[in-house]
Amino acid sequence: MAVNLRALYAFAREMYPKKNPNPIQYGTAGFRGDAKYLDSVMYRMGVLACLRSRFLDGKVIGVMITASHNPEPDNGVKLIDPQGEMLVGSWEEIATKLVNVSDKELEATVAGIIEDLGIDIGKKSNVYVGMDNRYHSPQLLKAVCDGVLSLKGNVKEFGIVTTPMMHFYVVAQNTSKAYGLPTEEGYYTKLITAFEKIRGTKLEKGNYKNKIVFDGANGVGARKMLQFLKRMNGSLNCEVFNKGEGKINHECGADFVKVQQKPSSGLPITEPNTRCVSVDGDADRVVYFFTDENGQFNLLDGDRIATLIADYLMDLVRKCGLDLNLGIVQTAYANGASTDYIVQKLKVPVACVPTGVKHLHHKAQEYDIGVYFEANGHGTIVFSAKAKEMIRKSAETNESSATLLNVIDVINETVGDAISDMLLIETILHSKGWDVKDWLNTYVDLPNLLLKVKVQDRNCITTTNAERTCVTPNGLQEGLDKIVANYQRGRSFVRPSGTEDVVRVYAEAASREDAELLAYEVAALVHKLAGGVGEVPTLP
Ligand code: G16
Repeated sequence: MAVNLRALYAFAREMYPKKNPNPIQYGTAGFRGDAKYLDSVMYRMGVLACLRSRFLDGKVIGVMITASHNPEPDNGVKLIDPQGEMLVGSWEEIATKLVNVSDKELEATVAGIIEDLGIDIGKKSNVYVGMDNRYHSPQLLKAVCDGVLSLKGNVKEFGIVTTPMMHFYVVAQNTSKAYGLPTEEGYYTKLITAFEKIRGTKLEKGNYKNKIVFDGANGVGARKMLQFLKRMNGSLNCEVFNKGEGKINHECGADFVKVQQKPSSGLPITEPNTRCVSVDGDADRVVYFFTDENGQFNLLDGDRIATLIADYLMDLVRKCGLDLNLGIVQTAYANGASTDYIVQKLKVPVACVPTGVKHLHHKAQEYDIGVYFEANGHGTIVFSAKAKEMIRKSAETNESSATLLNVIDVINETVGDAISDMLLIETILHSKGWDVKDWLNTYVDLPNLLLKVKVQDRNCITTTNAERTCVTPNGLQEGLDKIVANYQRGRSFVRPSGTEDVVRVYAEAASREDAELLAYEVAALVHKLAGGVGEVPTLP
């Protein structure tokens, strides 16, 4: 069918001209950068989402406007595929091409995509759009909507939502509501109902106290947590801080706590061992932490969350008497001690994949029950259709299976969901009668450090072996190996970030002092061999 794409160029030229001359790449979780350059990117992603929906016979495609853990001036966009996964890899390339062509080339480029993929432009197209609470998000949301409208697609706006809520709505609609109702109320109801059923009325057990402090990172997670609490009638005693009075992610939130290894500011904690929960700017990541009676800060990160959940689920599956295999998926950032614990104590298969939940999610789908978490707290659990069917049947006669069915409903399986993950962790700690110290005592983390190095072009660093080995620039991996060999239990790797313009350096070793020395030695090597900008990183 002949397609008239004139409106596409007119919108682009008049309202969303491309201002950024530098190439931009679909990264770890979509496009991200300074918000002032993103209007044209958003407009074009509206166009792309509309095309993708038509390509998939009108299935709903989601678009989330957020820069997640990045600082306030940044924004970004994450595209959501029909089953709630991140956009498929082959379309990431199309997305990159589409945002980088000039305004004049736009019409021809879109015509080329339509032809190459055989898209029937006359078909229905449905796009769901939501945004975080950054001040530039509404303007960017409008650009996405105009992109969809320029191709005469249908667009539905959800306003301010967390990223996992958008994933939930997309799947709920595409499964004809089998996953839940594609509304804010539908989302709260599904999670809260399951959570409250499992906990019952006895809210304190053993060392478990029904009291948490929630750090909302001044992002959308704080607002939505308050909405949860309104509907929970005290089943979770939770005080919410960093509700939006400060800058998003500034000295607070999951990324700050994980990277800086210290508590968020803005939390008035007076009692030692208070269970604190930090989420990131769009509430798809979560970490726990506490400060003990000696003033010692303790982090319970994504590795701890994965091991806690896997241990609990294996126990429950055993009680159900079901033959289901469970596996854990991690990335190179996983603490070596957590991997040892999984292999030696939990005796569960563990896989390592490159950074990005898109990679973890797909690997986790190879198991009946796949538990995946990045060390930064981004992750969830996926159950195969076969596993769900077996659990459902067994639940008719087995109480543990009935509990497991409810556990599945607490989990937002589509992607990492900080609040859903937190409800699951609270469920587990409550069921075990554990507090944070019991949880921490399962194993001892190796001291570790994460650094950022500024370089001219971070893409000069390429990696292989799930990012654990550098391929380029020449000599970097050899130099890194020599440095690491000098440290007891030393391990380090470097990789270009896919969300910030930096190279990330990770190091762990037997002592804190050694982990720091190792990280700074490797960072200095990166600076030297990969075109470092500014001062050579040195120990403070
Ligand atoms: C995103 C991804 C995560 C990834 C993180 C950092 O998280 O979804 O999987 O770990 O970026 O990625 P990188 O090291 O490449 O910058 P978020 O929460 O920022 O969307």
